[in-house]
Amino acid sequence: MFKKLKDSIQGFSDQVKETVVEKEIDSDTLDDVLWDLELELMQNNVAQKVVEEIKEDLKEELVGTSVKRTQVDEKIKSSLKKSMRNVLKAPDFRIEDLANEKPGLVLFMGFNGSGKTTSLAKIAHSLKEDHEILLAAGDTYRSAAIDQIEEHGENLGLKVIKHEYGSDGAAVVYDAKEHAEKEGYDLVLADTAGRSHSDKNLMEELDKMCRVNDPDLKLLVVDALSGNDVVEQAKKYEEIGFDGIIVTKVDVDKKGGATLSLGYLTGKPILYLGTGQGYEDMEEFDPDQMVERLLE
Ligand SMILES: Nc1nc2c(ncn2[C@@H]2O[C@H](COP(=O)(O)OP(=O)(O)O)[C@@H](O)[C@H]2O)c(=O)[nH]1
Ligand SMILES: [Mg+2]
Repeated sequence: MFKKLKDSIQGFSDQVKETVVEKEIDSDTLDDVLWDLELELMQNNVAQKVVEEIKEDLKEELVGTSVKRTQVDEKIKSSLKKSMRNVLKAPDFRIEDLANEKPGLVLFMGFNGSGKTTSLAKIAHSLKEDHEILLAAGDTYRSAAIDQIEEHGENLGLKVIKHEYGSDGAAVVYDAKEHAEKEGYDLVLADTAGRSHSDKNLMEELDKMCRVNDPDLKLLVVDALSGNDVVEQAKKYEEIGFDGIIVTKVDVDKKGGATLSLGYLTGKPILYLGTGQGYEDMEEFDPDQMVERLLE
């Protein structure tokens, strides 16, 4: 999945081997190779700030240490691993925990096409054995959005609360929450629009959605293929605030840097990675595993 990044790390390591036989690594030697690594990281969609952080960390770790030729690979890898691990935040909560709220309300936010509805359905699929799940068709804007979530409801055997197209998404979610309270559901998973109803701005609508419904968890869904743009997207949603991130389409993203950048720049944990279009194609995010993947 992260082949390009792996190649560049190998190149970095080879260069250190060329310049260092068995002496202390000095700052100048390292600067040359760090430059290459920096370029590669940036070409792999790692944001500038994160590249700087990794570089500084790596310098601190390596300058002044003496490494035997045979141990260069290992040393570089372990240092880089440590630096990358430092920029990733581990999730400190699980969606299941919200079931105790009876009903817990989870909002899925993100721009059109980012994978909100698909991710919502995947999570519903993974939780439905142990919990009573209700779906809310809160995206009343996009044509076919309601049909899409209804189809997931049918496939998964889950009830969907919906209104008409063009109606107020906040009211749909409000209804769903009431219905869930009355009928004893554990969790409401609510879709939201990724575009605005022409007259208002999207963030205002989402703000209303949140004020009316007081969600227990707000998840931002971003598409790894957007590259560095995901950071811009996340910044826009900081206006509303969110508690965690889902990164989708990592199965088609050959770079992987966006995921590395997001956690660090938003300070919010990545909870899941979307790895395909099927219901099973979602992984709980594990920072250690992520770093292993980048460097294996
Ligand atoms: N390959 C791949 N495709 C995905 C993933 N998540 C969503 N998609 C696809 O991306 C497209 C947009 O997803 P959708 O859930 O409708 O996005 P929404 O507009 O945010 O609700 C659909 O064709 C999905 O099947 C993923 O993790 N991997
Ligand atoms: Mg959708």
